[in-house]
Amino acid sequence: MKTDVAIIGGGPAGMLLSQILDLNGISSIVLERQTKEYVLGRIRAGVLEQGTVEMMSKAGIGDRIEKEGFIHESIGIGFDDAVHSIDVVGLTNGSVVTVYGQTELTKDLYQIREETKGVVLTGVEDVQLYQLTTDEPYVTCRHAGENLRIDCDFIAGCDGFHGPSRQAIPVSHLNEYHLSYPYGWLGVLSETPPVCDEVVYSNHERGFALCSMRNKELSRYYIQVPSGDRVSDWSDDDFWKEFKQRVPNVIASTIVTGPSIEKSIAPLRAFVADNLNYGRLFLAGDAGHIVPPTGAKGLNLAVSDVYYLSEAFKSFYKQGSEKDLSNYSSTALRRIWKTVRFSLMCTKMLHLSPQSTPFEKEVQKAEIRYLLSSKAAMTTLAENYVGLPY
Ligand code: FAS
Ligand code: PHB
Repeated sequence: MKTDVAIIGGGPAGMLLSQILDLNGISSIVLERQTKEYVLGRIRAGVLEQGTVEMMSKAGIGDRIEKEGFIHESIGIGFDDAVHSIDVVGLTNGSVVTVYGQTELTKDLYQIREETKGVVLTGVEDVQLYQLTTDEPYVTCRHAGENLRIDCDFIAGCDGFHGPSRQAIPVSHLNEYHLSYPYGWLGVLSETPPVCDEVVYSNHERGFALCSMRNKELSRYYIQVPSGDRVSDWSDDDFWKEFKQRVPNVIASTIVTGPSIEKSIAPLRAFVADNLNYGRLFLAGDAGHIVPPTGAKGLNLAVSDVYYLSEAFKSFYKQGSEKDLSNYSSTALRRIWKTVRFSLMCTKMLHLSPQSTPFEKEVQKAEIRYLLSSKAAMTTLAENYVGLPY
């Protein structure tokens, strides 16, 4: 098989890249390890930056987001038994975020690739990358019992943190930066009406909690749990009891609880691969970086990577220029590190770690009190939350 760009990974990054390339006359083949049903069953991100919504509209899947997404003009900070609303739209002169589940967004991407006859191979096994430092790279894999070889001009590694793409880069060409937190987020999806009409991040001495939603009948809640906790350690009743202790009473006294239809624990960590490019291989999305979900950035960063990479492929195929491809890694990394900074700042400000000293706890309270009392501090948070410019 031959294509312009072989894309490894059929998550949001890979599918969005494939669609944008197709709209610009650049062919691609997507190789996805899981079944489509498995990919579309994942419950992950929920908050889309303005730039992400614009990219989805460019990709031709903006309609459902516009119809079913929730525009949020503020975010709430739960602190000292009160919800403090930060006027995001006012502080950023009109920017907002949209609440629309990554699950729905991925469904839309699979649907439009089917409608546009995109080549998306699911259930693919044993993907291997070859000849990356030549101008004739290729990928091999097994699909439906057949051994395939895909000859291409470029390979886009959109295969997430555990995929084979980053592993194909020699360690001599890769600086990896890691940070792990001693806690994760236990998330619950429940078919209950959201308790508030904004996303609320709650700081509490028992630990962090988050109120979010997917639609008017589907709520998404999280609590910080120690690393090593397993989902089986937490019954629904235990979750709701702990959640109610960590949010302001105005939420605890009005929340409608219900059985979890999904319950999972995501570890909190940060990771950046400094070099997202090796020869004809380019990394995008979680293959190149991981951010703690506190700033709602993982999915949004994958989208900005796809913006930079698709623009670079367009300038190669339309003007024959390799300049943007050569600059892709440094350009994308500049925005990635700024977003990592923001996500780590939010995580530190809102979570208490077992190692937090009494001194650090007082500083954390002062941090939140300063944020809530300073227009400058709230503006900084708001402009990062809606998404830094591409
Ligand atoms: P993805 O991991 O989504 O997709 C990579 C794809 O590559 C997968 O479909 C995988 O099956 C495939 N793949 C892997 N190895 C392969 C191989 N060998 N061959 C072929 N295919 C292969 N972000 C937020 O903003 N907010 C959140 O609340 C949030 N919660 C999260 C919860 C969890 C449990 C996880 C894991 C992530 C969460 N994220 C969140 C981050 C998440 O949304 C990612 O940023 C987003 O999925 C990134 O998209 P991709 O880069 O496409 O990676
Ligand atoms: C979610 O709705 O899943 C969500 C919202 C905000 C975050 C992380 C996750 O920061």
